[in-house]
Amino acid sequence: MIETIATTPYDDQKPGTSGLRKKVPHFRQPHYAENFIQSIFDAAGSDGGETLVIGGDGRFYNREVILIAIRMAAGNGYGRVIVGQGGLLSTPAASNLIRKRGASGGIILSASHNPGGPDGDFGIKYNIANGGPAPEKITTAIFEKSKAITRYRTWTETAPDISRLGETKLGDMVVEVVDPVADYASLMEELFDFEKIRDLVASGFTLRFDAMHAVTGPYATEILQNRLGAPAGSVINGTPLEDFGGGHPDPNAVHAATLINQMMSEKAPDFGAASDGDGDRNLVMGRGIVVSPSDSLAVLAANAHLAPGYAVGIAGIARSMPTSRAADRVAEARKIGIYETPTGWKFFGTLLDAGKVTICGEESAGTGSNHVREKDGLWAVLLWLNILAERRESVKSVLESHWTEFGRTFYQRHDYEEIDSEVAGELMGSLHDRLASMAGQRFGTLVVSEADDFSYKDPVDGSIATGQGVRIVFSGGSRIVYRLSGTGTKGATLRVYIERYEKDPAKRDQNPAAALKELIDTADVIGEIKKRTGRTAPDVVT
Ligand code: G16
Repeated sequence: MIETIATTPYDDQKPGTSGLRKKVPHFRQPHYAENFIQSIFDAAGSDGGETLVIGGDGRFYNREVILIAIRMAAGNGYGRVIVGQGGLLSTPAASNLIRKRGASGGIILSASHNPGGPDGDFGIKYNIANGGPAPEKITTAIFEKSKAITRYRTWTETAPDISRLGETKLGDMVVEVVDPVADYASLMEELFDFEKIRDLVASGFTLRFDAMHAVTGPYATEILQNRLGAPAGSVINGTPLEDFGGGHPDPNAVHAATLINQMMSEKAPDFGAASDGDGDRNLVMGRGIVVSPSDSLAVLAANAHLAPGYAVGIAGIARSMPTSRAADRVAEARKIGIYETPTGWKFFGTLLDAGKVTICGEESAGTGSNHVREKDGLWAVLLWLNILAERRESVKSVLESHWTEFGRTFYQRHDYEEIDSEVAGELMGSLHDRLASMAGQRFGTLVVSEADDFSYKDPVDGSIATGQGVRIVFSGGSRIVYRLSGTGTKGATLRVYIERYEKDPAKRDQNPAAALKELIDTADVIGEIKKRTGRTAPDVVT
């Protein structure tokens, strides 16, 4: 029976870059998750009988909220929910299921790369019928609903067992529990030449994939070990754990340091990779080399035609504004479209749907294509493997020949985490105040040619996003970008993105810190970071 429960609003349910993310104790406040889920249903609207996909990255509190969401879906008139067994679905696998099964949307429970556990982070996001994150007009509507909510609807009986595959019913609604891996793995077999990759692996090519005790463990084990023949042990930390084994499932230089160190050693495998909490991010490495996400996007775009799924070539590339412009040089050379969007995968959806772009990527370790509407960690790994299987070269040699052909874009992102929100706001405010007078100013050898606050008009639906980050461009094209993260759960995270293009092959082998030294120093001068935050160094450099 439908049950209507009275509730009162919370005022802090505004979705960020990727859904609502808060600490677990915050989410456990009475009706907190229920309010947000009802607000999603109210904003999404329903004619009754729709299909909804539900899954998550397996973090602490995942199962409880999945059971809540199933009952609320029944209470709100959904006809069917498709749930990953045990409540697990990687974000790209959920996107695939939404598209494949014609669902009206999906609820994905994840705080991505943020840590989990009773005091860790939790998150809920809503994806729409194209499989992609809800665009801003829907997330705004969700927030508006959450501020005025007075009741939520659920179902009196408890939800069925989600650890067993198959169909059961809750009232009139079908609850279908599916294997989280099967459909996704079939999609990967359609896109990539598994036989070629199997041959590569059989020829002695070695790989290591760190699933970081997060959701990609079962996916990577099935695809890399069972289907592609990598020996057992190639996938490490492959069992999803509620607290990610105490780790931080973020494939960056700090949290994936163990694998990175292994890749730099003499006994390193040929290929190394890692993914994050919900499986949409990726880190790719070769023996002795880490591929920066911006370079990875450029290399994948330049070589995608080597994989069967992209043999006809790609229509265009989209990258988020702070992502380096390495991909732009590929687009220019190949005479295909290049789009610069605000940070957040949700901004790629319209471009992908309209067929303007095939491949998208972000500096935040995200790459993906039109096969789903989310970034996809394992997809990036498989495309790399397919390229290596075709070219029979090392990761290092593929990257170096890319730099020889297109030039190298040196790039770093500096993160200052958990700074006081007010201080962060003032720092950005001061940058805004100085933008108009910035052009022409000299800092050492650098002269500012343009300075603005990035705004974006979607070329497909005309929607406008403003205030997306401060860009300082210098003559010659070097660039510093400042923005505040929209995914943190404590204080503010200031991200500073620094890049410089080097065309001369003789100068391309420097280390990025050295190549960017003057820009890094200038970023502090212009941003007044030390002065305002007291921080003398970033917490994470990627
Ligand atoms: C999310 C978004 C990405 C974004 C990233 C970082 O990734 O989906 O589009 O680039 O956050 O955002 P911010 O710089 O605002 O923290 P994920 O993997 O956390 O879902």
